[in-house]
Amino acid sequence: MKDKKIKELIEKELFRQNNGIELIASENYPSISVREAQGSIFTAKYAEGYPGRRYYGGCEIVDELENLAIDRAKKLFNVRFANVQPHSGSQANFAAYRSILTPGDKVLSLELNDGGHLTHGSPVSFSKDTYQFEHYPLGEDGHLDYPLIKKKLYEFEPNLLLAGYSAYQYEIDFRQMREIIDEYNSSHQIKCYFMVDMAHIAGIVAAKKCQNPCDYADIVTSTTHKTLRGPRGGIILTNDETIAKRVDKCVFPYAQGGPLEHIIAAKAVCFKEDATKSFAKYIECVLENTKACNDELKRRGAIVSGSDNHLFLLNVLDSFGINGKEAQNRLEAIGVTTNKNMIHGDKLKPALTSGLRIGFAPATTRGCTKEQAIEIGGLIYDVCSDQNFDQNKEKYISHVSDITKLWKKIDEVEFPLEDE
Ligand code: DSN
Repeated sequence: MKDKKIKELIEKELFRQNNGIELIASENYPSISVREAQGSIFTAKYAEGYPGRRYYGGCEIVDELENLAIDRAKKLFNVRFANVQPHSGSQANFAAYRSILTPGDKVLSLELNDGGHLTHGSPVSFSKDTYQFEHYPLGEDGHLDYPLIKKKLYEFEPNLLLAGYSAYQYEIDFRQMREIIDEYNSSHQIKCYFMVDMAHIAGIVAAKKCQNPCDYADIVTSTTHKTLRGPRGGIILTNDETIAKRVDKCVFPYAQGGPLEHIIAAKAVCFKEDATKSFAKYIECVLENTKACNDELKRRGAIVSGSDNHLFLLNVLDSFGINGKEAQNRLEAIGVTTNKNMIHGDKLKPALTSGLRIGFAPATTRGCTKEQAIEIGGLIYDVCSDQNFDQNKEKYISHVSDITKLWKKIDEVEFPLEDE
């Protein structure tokens, strides 16, 4: 690396990552192989179009690469069609909506404060500008309320029902949603599509530890860098050939220009890693660690959501009398990274929030054990409840260091590919 300034920033970030406990539920550490593919010479190639029908010459090898990524994605998620070109989850959602909707159409999605995503109808996103959104709230117990979703569906008569969330910690019954939509469609002339944004749980789906939304939804989007542990990017999946053709047109040329073939190479590596038994074991450990941390906080008296997946929500306001921003700042000051998050029924603004979102996908990649997840739960409790936090800060910093010293360094993250 000749650029000294950038080299210095990379080294600083590597130090931060190596010496911190990363609990942001949407992050993860890709393997060295994924990073090598991402940093490869495929970055130099323009390949607008799709394999076999490009706008540029010299695409024989990227065609082979992109076809391999597509085949691996299809196999991993047991689905007929995959588009691996979206640059991000937001762009995947942009193209997916447009492939089944016309601007002005109606979309029913989860309340954003209950765990929805910006692209699921936030006024600051293209989604709300382009489509009419109505939202279903969670039930009083903080779980999806399927009869309420059904009621809203019949009242609002949307063109699309959207599921899949950014901060929802319980299992999602995609099968039940499909049944609700099928029943609705049998009595309505204008069909309602079913879309799932599985970005958060894609790794859990790949490991077959929850229902596969591809079995039930008309169209499924995902990022590749969360529980899936790949490069930053997006994908779109479907079993419907007509939708697949529309998706291809809506990704390129409607939403994007040239595909990032180096990222597609890294996606292909991650899809192969994710099909292994060791990845399924990893996901089991993520689920176990998340639950163990949640349960330790609960055992000590904090108010937590419980969890069926890789994340849970901690109500810091009612547990400790501090808001999410203060809790996030305290933890950040000792090297534990989380994010403040709205909780169901939150009275505080998104800039403050009453909660913290905590996930164990990245820490587990580095080798976090169940015992350490319990220890981290205790540490979070102590930090958030400490009346003399500033005086005790050094003690917490050294506790974090004791834990991270036992883990793999970021540059040591590599996974076996079992069929080689
Ligand atoms: N999906 C967001 C998150 O969960 O952090 C990022 O877009």
